[in-house]
Amino acid sequence: MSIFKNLSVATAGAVFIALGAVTPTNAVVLTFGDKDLLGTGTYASEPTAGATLEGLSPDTITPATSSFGHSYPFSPNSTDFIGTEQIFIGSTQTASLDGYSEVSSRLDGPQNLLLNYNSLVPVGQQIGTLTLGIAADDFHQPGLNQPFSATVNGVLNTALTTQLNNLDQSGPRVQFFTIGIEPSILQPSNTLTLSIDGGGNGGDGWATDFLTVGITTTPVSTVPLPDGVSIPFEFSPGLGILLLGAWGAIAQLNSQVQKHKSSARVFSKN
Ligand SMILES: [Ca+2]
Ligand SMILES: [Ca+2]
Repeated sequence: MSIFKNLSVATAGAVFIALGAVTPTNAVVLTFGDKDLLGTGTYASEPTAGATLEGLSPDTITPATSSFGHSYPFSPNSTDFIGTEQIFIGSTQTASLDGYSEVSSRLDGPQNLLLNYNSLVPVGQQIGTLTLGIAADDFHQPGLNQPFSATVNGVLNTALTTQLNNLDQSGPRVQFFTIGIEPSILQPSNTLTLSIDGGGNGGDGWATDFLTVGITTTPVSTVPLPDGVSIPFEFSPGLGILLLGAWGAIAQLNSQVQKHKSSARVFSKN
């Protein structure tokens, strides 16, 4: 008897979950690195203006309204976010096609950037969308014909690769843009690894001034258990229907058991 009672309580919780609505409740943005034109000066205006910093669907790209030229060379100091304000060239450089590819402080690609956005994800919330922003500097594939490639969490990102290869920055110039990242490739640790490399002869140098990560989150629903313990799970309509079906089947089975017990008592009296 007790097992049927406990299951009934658990599935009553499932009814609540099935009727509940999950909507975006939070949107926040982190900036990695400083906005200082690769350490050479100050932006004449906000470099991210015109770009959407959070809420983009996967592979959607929005560019900032303005780009900003600056002087070079430059190199990072101890306070710069690792991977920013550093000139990179392709991992297999066999030629020099621009000024960056001749700077002595240049490093071989790939450029790896580790972005920890764990502080953006409150307890009880899960990520709905992640929008990555890149202050890209001196990419010049249309003129120099050395294609770039980019991965996010180890997965080749075709949309981001295409965007980098479409940038036509014929000199030291920052163009900020944002791109929506597919949620299924995000890591439970809430860290994102961006890796950029230059192909061909590796002779088109590049850099990054700063990056942004913007997320939207939704609440994580919970299922109450009979003993007061709850377990978190991700709500989905399919799961709700499944739990409702299970609740109905258990209720019907419980009813049949009660009928058999009543019949047994009547039979024993006779
Ligand atoms: Ca910077
Ligand atoms: Ca370049």
